[in-house]
Amino acid sequence: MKILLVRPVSDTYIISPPIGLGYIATAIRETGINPDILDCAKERLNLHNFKKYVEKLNPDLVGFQVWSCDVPQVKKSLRIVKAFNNQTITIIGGAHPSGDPIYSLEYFRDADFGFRGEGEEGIKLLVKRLFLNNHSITLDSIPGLIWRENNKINVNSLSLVNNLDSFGFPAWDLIPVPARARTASAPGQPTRCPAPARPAPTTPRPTSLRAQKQSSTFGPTKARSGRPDLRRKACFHSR
Ligand code: B12
Repeated sequence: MKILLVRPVSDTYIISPPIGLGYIATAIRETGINPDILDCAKERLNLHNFKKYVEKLNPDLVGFQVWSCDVPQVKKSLRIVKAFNNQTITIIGGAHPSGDPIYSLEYFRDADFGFRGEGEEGIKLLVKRLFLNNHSITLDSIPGLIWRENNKINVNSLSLVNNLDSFGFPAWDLIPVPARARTASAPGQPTRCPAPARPAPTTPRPTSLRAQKQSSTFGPTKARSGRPDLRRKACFHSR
């Protein structure tokens, strides 16, 4: 069973670990299936390279992290996946479908399913249903699932998980940080961030349950590297 989670092709200069996909990978591992993560932005893949990657792997499921800035590339990438193998299951998740679930599944015709909100609980159930023959799991019972039924798009309600630590840590082995840090900051790299570094806030102000969890999320990385936690400050740019 081959499951590929994709940060899409993008012309962004920002290279950072797609921790949302890291969490989704951890959740999928709990089903006994080992997914892979392809970070097209970090690998500097264009659509042609992405196509070659997909044709070589021939995955059973491809899940895309979709932010609004990446919508056109995701649309083309989904077409690439389906044109190569129409049986491959395609899923979209992330900020864009979370904000506009119905229109997202209308627009991304090549996506079989979408997720809104946090996807850990839902993806586990969907994978069990699709690949582990667990048909007692009905589509309408999967939290956050966006799905089609008789030309209608359904959006399931979210489940609120009180103990976010039950999700475990992101699959850091699939999104190694040191390589990214080098890519993002080495002089002469095309991906070098033009903005000067700012000090990390000493007291992060959590804006959500998920933000509160960031401190525990990043703990082991900080301990391993012995360096200040660069990613924590990145989490507060939206205020
Ligand atoms: C940290 C952060 C960053 C960081 C790091 C991003 C990264 N690589 O992960 C940095 C500083 C680099 C960044 C940059 C930008 N960001 Co920003 N960022 C955030 C922030 C604060 C948190 C994201 C996060 O890590 N969440 C925690 C993880 C665990 O959640 P997650 O990634 O959403 O993933 C979960 C679900 O979405 C879902 N999911 C996600 N993908 C998938 C895929 C599948 C298959 C499934 C099943 C589920 C699934 O399951 C995951 C686990 O629960 C959000 C705001 C927010 N509160 O979400 C904005 C946010 C995502 N950013 C946003 C924007 C606009 C940007 C920029 C475009 C800003 C700019 N003008 O440059 C750039 C884009 C950079 C790029 N092209 O990569 C917007 C996106 C809006 C949109 N509609 O797409 C947000 C929502 C902020 C906002 N409210 O405007 N960002």
